[in-house]
Amino acid sequence: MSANFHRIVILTGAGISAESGIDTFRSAGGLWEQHRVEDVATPEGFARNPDLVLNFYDMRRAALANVAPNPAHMALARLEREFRGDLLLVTQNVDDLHERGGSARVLHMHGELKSALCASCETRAPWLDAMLHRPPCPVCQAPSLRPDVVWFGEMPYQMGRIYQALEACDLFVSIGTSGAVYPAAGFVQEARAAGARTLELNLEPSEGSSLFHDTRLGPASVMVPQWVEEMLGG
Ligand code: BV8
Repeated sequence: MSANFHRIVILTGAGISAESGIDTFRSAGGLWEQHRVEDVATPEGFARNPDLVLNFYDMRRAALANVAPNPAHMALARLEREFRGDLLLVTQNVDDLHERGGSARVLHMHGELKSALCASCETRAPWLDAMLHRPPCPVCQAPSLRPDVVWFGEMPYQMGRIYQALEACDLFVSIGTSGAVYPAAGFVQEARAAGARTLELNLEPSEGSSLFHDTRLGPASVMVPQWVEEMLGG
């Protein structure tokens, strides 16, 4: 892939963090095999059993201390530093591995484990601890903190900014996502409608593979550094 692109949008999913040791959602033994989506990733599930949901996210937040970014995260940080055009990195992931890999500008469209949202006053605050014991909101003191993540049926964050970037991009790259969840799974079509080239880097074909001009199969820790090297004219 030559380096004659000027406005890139990248979408990442759980697959880019898999080699760092974070479970994906839909692979064997993945997160959704251990829990029903409707029990742990919907507002209804949270209302039905808040302890189950708070504990599910407390466990994932605590597990961040045991994982580290992999070469794929580092390669995207290198692209951000050295690519002279526009670059928007959108991630569906709620982990902090892009930031710990050196990316400074990351758009978490599904929120972040290390952020708390107060269901009473809607304050968002950085959060590293557990929530199961109902700590008080740092602003209104109500015991109403929930994970600042987007559950099914909730509006993903910064959609206007994402669609604007998709309409203007000349290259859309999807990395490590199954293409099972919308609106993220529809971004490739938005990009194609804008005349962009589309590339998928994934371990196996995703549900949307046929929508991409190019698909390269393999582990992200190999495929992403290779692609970044190409893009930077290496
Ligand atoms: C919304 C939260 C309105 C935090 C997540 C019917 C049709 C179309 C849509 C719908 C429908 N019914 C309902 C909907 C909407 C619904 C939806 O899409 N449902 C699906 C199931 C059909 N979507 C929503 O509700 C969204 N909100 O629609 O609001 C709206 C509409 C338009 C515009 C604005 C608003 C909200 C969805 C967000 C849900 N929250 N996470 C958390 O707990 O983490 S979703 C969760 O799954 C992730 O965040 C991620 O986004 C999503 C997909 O997971 P992936 O990242 O792709 O991971 P997965 O395991 O699936 O795949 C991993 C991939 O990696 C695989 O392909 C694998 O091969 C690959 N891989 C593995 N190892 C490697 C690798 N690749 C490379 N290297 C490796 N080593």
